[in-house]
Amino acid sequence: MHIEADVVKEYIENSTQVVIMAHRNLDLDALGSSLGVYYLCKTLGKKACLLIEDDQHEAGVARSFSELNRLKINLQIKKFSQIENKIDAKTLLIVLDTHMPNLVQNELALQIPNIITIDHHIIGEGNRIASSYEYIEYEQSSSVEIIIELLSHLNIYIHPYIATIMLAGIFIDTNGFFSKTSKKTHEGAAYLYLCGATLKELQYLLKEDIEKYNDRQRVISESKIINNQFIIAVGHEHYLYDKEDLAKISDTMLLFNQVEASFTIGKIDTDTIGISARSLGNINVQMIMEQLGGGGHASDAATQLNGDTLEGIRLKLKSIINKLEGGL
Ligand SMILES: [Mn+2]
Repeated sequence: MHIEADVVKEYIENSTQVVIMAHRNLDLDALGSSLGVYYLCKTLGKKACLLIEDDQHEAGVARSFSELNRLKINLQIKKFSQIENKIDAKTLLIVLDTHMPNLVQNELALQIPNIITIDHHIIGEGNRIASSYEYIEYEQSSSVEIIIELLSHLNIYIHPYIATIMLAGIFIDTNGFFSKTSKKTHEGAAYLYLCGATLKELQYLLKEDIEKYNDRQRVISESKIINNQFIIAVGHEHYLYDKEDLAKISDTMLLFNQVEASFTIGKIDTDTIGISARSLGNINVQMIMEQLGGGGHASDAATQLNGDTLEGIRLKLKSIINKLEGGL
């Protein structure tokens, strides 16, 4: 499957203006893909804006914005209240990096009459955005990878720094080109290098707080290998993790000898505990997560549980793994 670049182009050309919106808590893939689409609209001579309600951004995104500013790359960034009365019947909304109505920057924007949704997340239960055209493909590593296919098909070369931000989006979503990476992913990266993306700038963008890194390392250092091929790490009792933190820890643990599947359990809310599961492909972690009320993909799955303790969930997971082992 691939995105129909000509269809997307036609929607843009037939619109009066384009509003570009990703999920809340903008990350580098959401920002990178948004900037790619913004550039596409500008190249096609369209009025476009990024709809961003978030006031605070994670470090990489904040750094991207200040650098774009310094480089005088002029972006139209608006809140919904600023564009509300300018929406007409031919306004086009392009939603990126999510397909869930409740995750977007502002749900009110979904009243825009024409919507294109582009995403790479697993289609879960629950509502998805009603769109005129949608392309949701789990096999693609990132939203950026999909947008590059659009840009390269239309022969559009973007600004070097935007290319770097897009490369960072792929880098984060693939855990440094380790997971979900295909020929298409590397072709996408090659295209970004052609546009002038640099690894040096990428490294600056991805710098993180030493504390955050150490927190993940502490969780990893206390992880336990069980039955020679599974590894389980448990987060700290009094610490709330982003789902991305749990995923990053599971991704890292796949690098260890013997490990075929990894699980990270951690509090993601005061009364919600999440598990992020990863596999190299020989063990189906989706089936394991389904037994705990979750889901996902064979090598990439997760769940969320309420009303239990970290230790209680660790024991449940362990017993599911033991039963599985007995059945092998
Ligand atoms: Mn993404």
